[in-house]
Amino acid sequence: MEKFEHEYKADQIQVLEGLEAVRKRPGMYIGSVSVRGLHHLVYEIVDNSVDEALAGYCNNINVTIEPGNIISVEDDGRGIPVDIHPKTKISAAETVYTKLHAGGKFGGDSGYKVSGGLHGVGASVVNALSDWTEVTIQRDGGIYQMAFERGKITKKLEKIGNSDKTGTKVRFLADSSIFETLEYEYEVLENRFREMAFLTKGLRITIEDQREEPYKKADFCYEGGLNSFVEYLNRNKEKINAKPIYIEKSGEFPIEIAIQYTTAYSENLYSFVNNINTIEGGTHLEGFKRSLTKVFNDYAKSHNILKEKDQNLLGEDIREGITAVISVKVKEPQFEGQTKTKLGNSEVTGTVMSAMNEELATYLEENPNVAKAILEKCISASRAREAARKARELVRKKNAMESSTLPGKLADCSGKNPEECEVFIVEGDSAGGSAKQGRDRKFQAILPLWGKMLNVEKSRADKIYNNDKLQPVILAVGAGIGNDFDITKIRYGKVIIMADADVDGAHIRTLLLTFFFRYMRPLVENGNVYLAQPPLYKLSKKGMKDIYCYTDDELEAKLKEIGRENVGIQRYKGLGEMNPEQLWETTMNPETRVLIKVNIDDAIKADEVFTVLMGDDIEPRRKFIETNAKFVKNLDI
Ligand code: 28G
Repeated sequence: MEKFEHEYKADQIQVLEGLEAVRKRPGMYIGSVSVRGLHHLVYEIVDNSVDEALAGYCNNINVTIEPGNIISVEDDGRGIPVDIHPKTKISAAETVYTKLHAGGKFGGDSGYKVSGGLHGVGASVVNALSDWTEVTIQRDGGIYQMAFERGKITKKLEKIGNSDKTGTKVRFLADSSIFETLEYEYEVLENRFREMAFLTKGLRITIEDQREEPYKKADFCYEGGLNSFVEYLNRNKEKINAKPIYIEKSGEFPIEIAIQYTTAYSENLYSFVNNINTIEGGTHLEGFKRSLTKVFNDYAKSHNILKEKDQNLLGEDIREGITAVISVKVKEPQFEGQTKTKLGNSEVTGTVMSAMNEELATYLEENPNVAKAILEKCISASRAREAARKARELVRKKNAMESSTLPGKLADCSGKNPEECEVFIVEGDSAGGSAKQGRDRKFQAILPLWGKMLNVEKSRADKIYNNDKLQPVILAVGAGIGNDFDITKIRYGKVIIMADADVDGAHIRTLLLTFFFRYMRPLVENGNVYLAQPPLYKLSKKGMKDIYCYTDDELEAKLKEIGRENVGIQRYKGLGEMNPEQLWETTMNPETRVLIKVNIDDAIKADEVFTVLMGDDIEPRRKFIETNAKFVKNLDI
């Protein structure tokens, strides 16, 4: 008996040491202690409920952000087992919350719990990083509860009532001594839960933000699964196939795919492994692409849409205008790549291919009109690609003849180290002139923009290369575009868009951001794109240094500070109104300027912004701006 006591205690100590390690190096377990890591805590807990749903026992998950940034998650699963395990002497419930990686490497009954990588570190990590955690379980006819503070148990699991329901409820307050902020972003959580609901057909996830009245809330449940997902992604686009092509197989592992073509030119592929967004793709996406290319080429040849002598269509031709989501569940996923979001399991490619080959071929045979419409688009894409290649070659030749690859209007800097150099892309000749005079030519280059505006949302690569407004940008950045884009070739570490703070300026910013997003995406992802922030007002008063204000709020604050009497207020209507010295001091001098880094890590959201803001339909655009005012403002569009 005594021996058992002793062993039990030793066990407990080890457990505490485990969670102590989490508190010492939280970044190792949740990536960071920024707002991102904070959101991660919620995902960890909700993932457990989703696992219970995948196992077939949970239909509803309710997430609440309570006042004071307390998170509450409740599911109607079986409830974590509460009986005392004969070996460990503690309940499964306590184990889950105190032991690192509880439930085994691929634990849970669904068998598809994620090991390692971004998610799947488990509830104990959330417990360790929370000021307090409270777990309430309904099962076996009772209500059970336990509580923790900073990972240490403060209230052993005990029965506190009777119930004929089952489920698990977890409430926690993240530890403010660990996280930079406790302020959850409702929209971020909402987007993730919408995505999770799409990925788990039939599962209902609700979220409510009770921190401020009126409460925000959303309710997601999609019987259509990935079908609903692509319909959602394409909701503002013109469709080629009205209903998505849908493939679902549960052979060696579950595979779900939905495909819908639009009249747009972009390629929008989203892939998931065990509900994790594999941003870098991997073997499952490879299988999808290969099958798509093969099946469409085979169909085109066998139906004489392509002649025997014709060259095969390339994958990129066949993916023009596609929106597709592919989701697989893999038992032992190997995550690779820079951000560990690339699936490495080589066996997955073949399985996805064979699942898709047959079903897609059957679909095309049964829907010849859709097949024809898609293939017509693919063929014109391949023609456009050919035209783009020629245009590119022409540009290259022309540049070779001019013995310089730089556009004529570029005022380059003398420095050659890209890391230290920056280029200002400036709309308008007069502002360009001031910028040229005001800059520090050692490391600052100026590229004035001129020429006709081109809406890149509606243009193919050949037009982009030939566009007199964008061609100089491509040449100045020096790294190509699209598939040719090579970030190691960029000539400037900072590409800074400098435009007026008015409607025209907003338009040029949107155009350039769309262009960078679509054609130089790594530049955006790598954080090389910036927005300059010119001041809106200048305050001058006798005997006082001029004060520049960048927002209306700042103007009000400053006026309060210095008083309104005898103050001259100049409102800048455009960059052109500033002389070179002023432009340098307010907008270009690294010591005093304010730059906004353009950061698009949510491709889905960004695609929506660009599509809606640049698309044809006025109504969705108006609605979007109305409901996403904050987001649009943040993106500075
Ligand atoms: C509300 C917030 C988060 C959960 C369950 C249900 C079970 C479970 C969770 O078991 C221990 C290890 C492997 C079986 C499993 C219940 C089987 C039978 C469960 C949650 C025991 C974990 N009955 N629901 N864990 N397994 N919901 N929601 O955490 O062997 S976690």
